[in-house]
Amino acid sequence: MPSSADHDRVAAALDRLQIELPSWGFANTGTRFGKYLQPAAAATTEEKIADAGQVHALTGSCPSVALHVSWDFPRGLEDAGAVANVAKAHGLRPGAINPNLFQDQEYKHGSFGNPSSAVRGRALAHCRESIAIARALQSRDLSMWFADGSNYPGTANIRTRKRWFEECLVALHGGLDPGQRLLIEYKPFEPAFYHTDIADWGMALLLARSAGPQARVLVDTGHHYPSQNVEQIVAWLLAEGMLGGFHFNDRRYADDDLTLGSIDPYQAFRIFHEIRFFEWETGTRADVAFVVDQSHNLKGKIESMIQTVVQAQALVAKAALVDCASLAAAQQASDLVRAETCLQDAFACDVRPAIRAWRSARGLPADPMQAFRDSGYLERITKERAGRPNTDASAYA
Ligand code: LRH
Ligand code: MN
Repeated sequence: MPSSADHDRVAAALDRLQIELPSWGFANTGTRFGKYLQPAAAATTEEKIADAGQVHALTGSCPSVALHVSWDFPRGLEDAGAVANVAKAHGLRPGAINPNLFQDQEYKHGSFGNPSSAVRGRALAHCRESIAIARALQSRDLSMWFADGSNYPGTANIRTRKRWFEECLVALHGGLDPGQRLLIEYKPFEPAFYHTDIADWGMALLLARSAGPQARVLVDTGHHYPSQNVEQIVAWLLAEGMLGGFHFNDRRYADDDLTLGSIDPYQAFRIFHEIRFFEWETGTRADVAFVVDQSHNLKGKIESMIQTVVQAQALVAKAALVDCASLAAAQQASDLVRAETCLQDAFACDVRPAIRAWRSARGLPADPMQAFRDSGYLERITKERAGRPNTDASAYA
């Protein structure tokens, strides 16, 4: 049973935990084989933010919402004011701004990697407008993911595209305000199935370095081959001072975007541990944005997000219980079993009583999921949102 010192460590870790929710996680999303529509799913930016506000009110750990430009700002910068008011009304602040460089037809052969300089120019213009939206919302991060790549050998000049990416990212970085950051997300494949221009952490790191001092790498936990050691990549990026943020989710095979900790909670724990161990060792705070990036095709959208935040709270609490001093000593002594046991003991700790104590001390429901079910919110929005024309089935969210 965790000691009172453990309770304090858990409380301190939870007081610090902020995990941003994706607006698109509340909308009807699907796979290439279709979308299973949920009547209560959010369709407007207001509804997405309202649902995220519910999760924050119930869990206390997700005060901001990540926004996707084309989906949440159909009229671009013009919509920024209204989105800011909606976020405020629901007790949230706008989070990372995600330009969309993969949905429009003209991006068939890429955006920053497109052989057409006109298309590269328009992609850059969209990102510059996204910076303006971030400025209007006092959002810090411009979160960039590129679907760019090719499907067949020989169809793309990989080195030339790399140069185009460098040129566009340097140009984009030049338009950032002093406090803003450019987060570069990598992904090994999908939708491209032969080469993806930013396919791994090394490529993202080199591009971030060449873009400028406000650029960092974003690690989407689902964007790795199954056998890759994600926490080693995290440790390297921390050591390089280049880890800017995460997109948390879980997966069994590929970019499955499943609920955090639903498949391999020990991997998520090992990631949180690497961050905390870095902070313990360096005495510094890792300036890393925690963002959820999931799509819930079968489970209820809001319940899945509550599960996600509750899981993140538990895993962060367990990571806070690793005895870093004993671990460092065991590592130095190559005492393998003692070192391994430092992690396993913390992971095996039942932190739920300490988390419940943290919640009630902050006026939060002891069981957020039950509180949500008792709230009637789902029944209310199901009625309010029922019977309207189904959203655009072709769009991802
Ligand atoms: C790409 C990705 C990216 C988002 C999208 C919704 O797979 O992870 O972060 O823009 O999902
Ligand atoms: Mn992502």
